[in-house]
Amino acid sequence: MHNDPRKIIHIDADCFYAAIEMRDNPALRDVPFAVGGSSTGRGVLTTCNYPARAYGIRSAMPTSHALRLCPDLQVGPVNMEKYRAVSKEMHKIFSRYTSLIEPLSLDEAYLDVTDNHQFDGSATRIAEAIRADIARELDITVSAGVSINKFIAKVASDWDKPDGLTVVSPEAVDEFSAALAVKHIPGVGRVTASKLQAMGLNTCADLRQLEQIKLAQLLGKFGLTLYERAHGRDDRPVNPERERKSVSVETTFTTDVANGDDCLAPIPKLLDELEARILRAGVAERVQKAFVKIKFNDFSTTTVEKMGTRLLEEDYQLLVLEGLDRKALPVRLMGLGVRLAPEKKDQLNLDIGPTLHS
Ligand code: TTP
Ligand code: MG
Repeated sequence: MHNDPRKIIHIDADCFYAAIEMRDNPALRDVPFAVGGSSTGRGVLTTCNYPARAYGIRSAMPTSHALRLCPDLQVGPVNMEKYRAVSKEMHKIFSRYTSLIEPLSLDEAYLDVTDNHQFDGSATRIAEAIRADIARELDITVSAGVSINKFIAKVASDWDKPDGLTVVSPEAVDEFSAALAVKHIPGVGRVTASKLQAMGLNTCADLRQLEQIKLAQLLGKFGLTLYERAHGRDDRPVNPERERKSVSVETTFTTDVANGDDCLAPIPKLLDELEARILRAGVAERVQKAFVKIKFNDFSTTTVEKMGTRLLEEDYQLLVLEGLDRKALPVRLMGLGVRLAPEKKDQLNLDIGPTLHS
């Protein structure tokens, strides 16, 4: 009966890079520890363990700042190859339970286990089995959320971190989503959250009082999505074929910015975030083009792109200026991104290797 709710699991590893380093050097387990660049220059942290988080240390924080918060912080270098290998092992474990796996980053994935009949078809017990396999075989912990759609499963996996499992049953979705703070909805950034808060809209229950059209007028197309999420709804299927085609970051301005040089100000910060996100997704080798996205205050959007594998501030400035030229309107949102070349299939390379040499 295809009207039965889906069974979706969202998995997210706990302090992923740091957990792998702690596994390989247990002396780091109980002391504040982070993975990232050195404290000289522009080094930033990719992540840190939970003892370090108690000092207020966070991902993307400059290492020098983190060391001021906690002078005893140990900082180790980034070993991407190692994290990629562990990520592959995690995926092999997922594939014991379903072929419907949609990776979001190295340490995060959605799984659709609707058609899995192991454990009497209990998604909760499947999630427990996956968590146990990963803990036993890879010696790191992951948190999981289980529910009827991607949105609720993702929010749930964050509910009881680290090493947690949160199940939101079909009957509980309505109440769970009603109580959810708007700022916890994926896609709601700082600016959107404070805009909604200023209107007294703090929870999904508050949003439900609004007409869908009102949210669309307020936030454009995202308003329509938000209306669905506020009701605990999300009909996006888990898409295992999806290959990442781009990586981007964006910022919505607190108030619309006049079309002109002021729009260039956020570029350095956005570029730092973009670099971190590319690293996190493990796709640095596939960068092919740079692009910018500009949303004007009439909600129309334009993108400008250019071939190139280097992330240079000057390039992005030129792209932004080109985009701004297209409409003489104030700017509401700006995004920087890269387009990626298609993924090389390892297996294929191995197969054609000998032919090339013969
Ligand atoms: P996250 O899952 O966001 O963070 P985490 O796994 O370290 O911690 P949590 O327990 O809260 O899930 O990101 C996964 C990895 O991606 C993280 O270990 C390091 C990397 N990363 C960056 O390189 N830069 C960043 O800004 C973030 C947020 C993560
Ligand atoms: Mg994580």
